[in-house]
Amino acid sequence: MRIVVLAGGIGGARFLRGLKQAVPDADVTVIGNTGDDIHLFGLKVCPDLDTVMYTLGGGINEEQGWGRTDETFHLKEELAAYGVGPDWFGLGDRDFATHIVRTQMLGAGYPLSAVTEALCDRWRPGVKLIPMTDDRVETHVAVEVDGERKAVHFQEYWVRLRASVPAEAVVPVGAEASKPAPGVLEAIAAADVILFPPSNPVVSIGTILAVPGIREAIAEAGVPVVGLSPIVGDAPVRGMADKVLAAVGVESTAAAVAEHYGSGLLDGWLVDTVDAGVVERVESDGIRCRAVPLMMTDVDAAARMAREALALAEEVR
Ligand code: GDP
Ligand code: FO1
Ligand code: CA
Repeated sequence: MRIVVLAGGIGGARFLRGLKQAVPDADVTVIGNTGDDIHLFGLKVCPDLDTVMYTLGGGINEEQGWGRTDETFHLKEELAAYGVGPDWFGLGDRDFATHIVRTQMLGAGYPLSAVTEALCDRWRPGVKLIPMTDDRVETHVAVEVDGERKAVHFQEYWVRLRASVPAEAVVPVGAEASKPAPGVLEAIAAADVILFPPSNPVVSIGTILAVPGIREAIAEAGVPVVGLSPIVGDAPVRGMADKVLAAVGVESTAAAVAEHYGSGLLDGWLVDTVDAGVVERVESDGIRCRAVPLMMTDVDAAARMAREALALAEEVR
């Protein structure tokens, strides 16, 4: 079975780990969000690609959900002694190596998709991980700080400001002019099923869908498209997805997120059992909906979610 998954960072990665356990023989292509990417310390940082690669490759810091396990921060401390920051972004020593390899390869002219493949040669994530695009796309967030309206990079909004100021708009800068990376449209066209894991609907999956051609290819693939809600009981399970949902005028409910994707894109939607009350509303929008446990407390729980998503795909096929 050929499965295509659109993924952000933690939510996408943890779901993928379950999917791999549930269907070990499946041919899984992951289209990764690169809107979070940023240049820091002179290096190209790709948080969502790395989170997927490290999580599936066994190198992730489990508690944090991002960055390397068994990490130290000597390099960052030495840079700080020279007054070199930013001090708000924690890149560890082990993680630095990944970034040096990536930045060197990009500097030598390799596209991000080729660099990602090279990094995955080491981590062997067991899926084909492709960035959504090889072009530069950066999510920026319009905020008001001290009465002044300005746009900040998504990482500055998320990590430095901790989403503590209201987001007025979320813009994937560069998306309109970007092209899907090699293999993205081919994987979608060849897929038997397309899954939206419980990733952020705005800054993870929304950004991937903003690359011209990807949304259209999914809508026209003619195979089941099934999503899992990242919102459980009217709040994100983790992180600050409610802040960016508000910026695009979407309520933080499992039903509102399904409606945001819409029946033009989604055939099936899984909500958590605590949200069973919205099943009828989602189905009245033309999206088949089931309520099942959606908390990824461990890999087995994520695997059960993956099986439910694939079962729903068969129902709507
Ligand atoms: P990020 O890029 O690291 O923010 O990760 P993603 O975009 O892939 O996923 C973020 C979303 O995952 C958040 O909105 C969370 O609500 C959601 N999430 C995290 N853990 C769980 C879980 O156990 N169950 C569900 N349903 N959603 C989760
Ligand atoms: N998130 C933080 O909250 N603080 C950090 O210092 C931080 C460092 C970091 C380094 C590498 C990396 O791949 C991810 C990192 N993240 C950090 C996570 C991350 O930038 C955000 O959570 C995501 O971009 C949102 O998906
Ligand atoms: Ca992300």
